[in-house]
Amino acid sequence: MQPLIVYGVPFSQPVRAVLWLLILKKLPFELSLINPGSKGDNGSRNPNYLEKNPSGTIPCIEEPDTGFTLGEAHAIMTYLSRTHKWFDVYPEDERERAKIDAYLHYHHRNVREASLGLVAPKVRKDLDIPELMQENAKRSLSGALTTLENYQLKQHKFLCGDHVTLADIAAYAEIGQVRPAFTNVFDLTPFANVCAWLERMESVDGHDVVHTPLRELGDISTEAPTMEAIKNANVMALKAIKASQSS
Ligand SMILES: N[C@@H](CCC(=O)N[C@@H](CS)C(=O)NCC(=O)O)C(=O)O
Repeated sequence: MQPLIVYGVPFSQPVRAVLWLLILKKLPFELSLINPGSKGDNGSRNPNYLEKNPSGTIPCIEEPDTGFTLGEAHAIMTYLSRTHKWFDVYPEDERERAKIDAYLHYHHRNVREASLGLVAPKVRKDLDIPELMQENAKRSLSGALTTLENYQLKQHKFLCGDHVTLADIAAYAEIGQVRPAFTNVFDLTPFANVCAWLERMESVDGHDVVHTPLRELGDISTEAPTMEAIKNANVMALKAIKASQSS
């Protein structure tokens, strides 16, 4: 069986979530670089890529043996977990699974707004995200953090119970990136339960490898990174991923 192909770049939040799951579950994969938003040969808006993922976004996976392709990080993560029977991160019990699905749907216009409101304005200056949109995104994120703080993470160690699931991996890809050790673009200290959960997530296998690009880029709170620095962060991440696969 040929290894699964993952299309994307390691700096992308939803790509990171998929890569973390694959590394955690030790499933062999090959990362094929696709530039988000570009119409060029290796771009996510190139007609060849749109054949694989019509929404034109990363990540997307391809099973070389069957030709099956699938976009959308959460669809990919649930598909892989079901087909490989990764019941620790996506339990068989329908009600437990439904709670994880509920978070994965909730994520999109709430926790995912961390990227739109905080990180993208710094690393994707080309997008020229309007101020009002950034403010709305920050408001949605703050609301979501308040909910996680006062409900899910008040009751449990992780978002859907006392063990790590796909919900945690998806959520960390967004919330983790704003931590002081990474981009440092948001003050999380008012959210004590969220901070404790972020620390617990650090010990999940694969955390350090998939967060290489953020560690490399470092604090971007006062100065937006150069394109060169972002490229370098992605290159370092590719090296770390390769090294983790051969160890
Ligand atoms: N809902 C999608 C969102 C993916 C997404 O927004 N990816 C960004 C990169 S982080 C992208 O590909 N942007 C390029 C574009 O929209 O043209 C998922 O979770 O997979």
